[in-house]
Amino acid sequence: MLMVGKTMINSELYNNYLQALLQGNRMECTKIVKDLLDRDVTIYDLYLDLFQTSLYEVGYLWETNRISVATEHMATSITESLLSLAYPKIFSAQHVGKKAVVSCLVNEYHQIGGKMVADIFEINGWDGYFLGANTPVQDLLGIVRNKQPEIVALSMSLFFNIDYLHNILQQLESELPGQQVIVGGQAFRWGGTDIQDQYSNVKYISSIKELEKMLHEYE
Ligand code: B12
Repeated sequence: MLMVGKTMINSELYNNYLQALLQGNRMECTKIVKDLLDRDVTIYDLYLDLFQTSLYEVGYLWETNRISVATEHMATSITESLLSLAYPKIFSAQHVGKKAVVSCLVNEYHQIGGKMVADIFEINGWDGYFLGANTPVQDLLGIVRNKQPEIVALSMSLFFNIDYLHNILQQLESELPGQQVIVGGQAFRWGGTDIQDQYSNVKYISSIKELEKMLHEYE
């Protein structure tokens, strides 16, 4: 059992939610999330203590053969739809005229973390353009040329995609010199955090809370 932090999301609420999620009970999951939003839960608590914690647990249950791939897919799809319940809160910030393009790498199908990152830009008043999973490099570069964002944020969940990350960073460096890039995601648990030493405009950011701190300091 994973630990849940000391937030509005106590272990009873978390366990009820997890059970509903594993049973595919969309109505109950929606009710729990709506209630939390009505009680003004922070986006960070909702994303980290409910959505992320439960999906990590789903991953563990799947990895240890306690749930099927179908159950994992069902829980993932429910979570993706629940994210939109927080839109009114996410889009309520006053915009500050800054932009970020957020994307997953080629061969990276895990897109919920990246979507959350785009939401963190929005809640901090930035335009967060989210390109989703498995984005081809040339298409990513095309959007970056078009939007001219202050920051490009790349999400990586699988460490074996590290070569794709180097490939994209090299292309960004040669085709769009000076472009600020941040990288993050659970793949960095396996290494690669020193990537920022190899490129002049790349920074590793360890979590969405660190990202928020960075945005507060951003000039
Ligand atoms: C759902 C899921 C899938 C879905 C994804 C669908 C979708 N729409 O996203 C599908 C079915 C496609 C999938 C496929 C696979 N998966 Co999968 N999957 C998961 C699962 C259960 C949840 C992922 C998730 O959404 N997590 C919740 C989000 C919120 O967490 P997060 O991604 O870490 O993001 C947070 C932070 O990392 C951070 N962050 C993320 N990106 C960035 C970027 C920046 C810039 C910053 C600042 C922060 C940041 O912010 C987020 C919020 O805090 C995980 C379990 C897990 N531990 O996550 C396994 C997991 C990631 N998968 C795993 C595996 C092995 C696979 C497959 C290889 C399985 C297979 N044999 O086919 C394939 C690979 C496909 C591919 N090429 O990408 C393993 C990876 C193990 C490892 N050692 O790397 C995991 C950990 C499961 C496990 N326990 O074994 N998977």
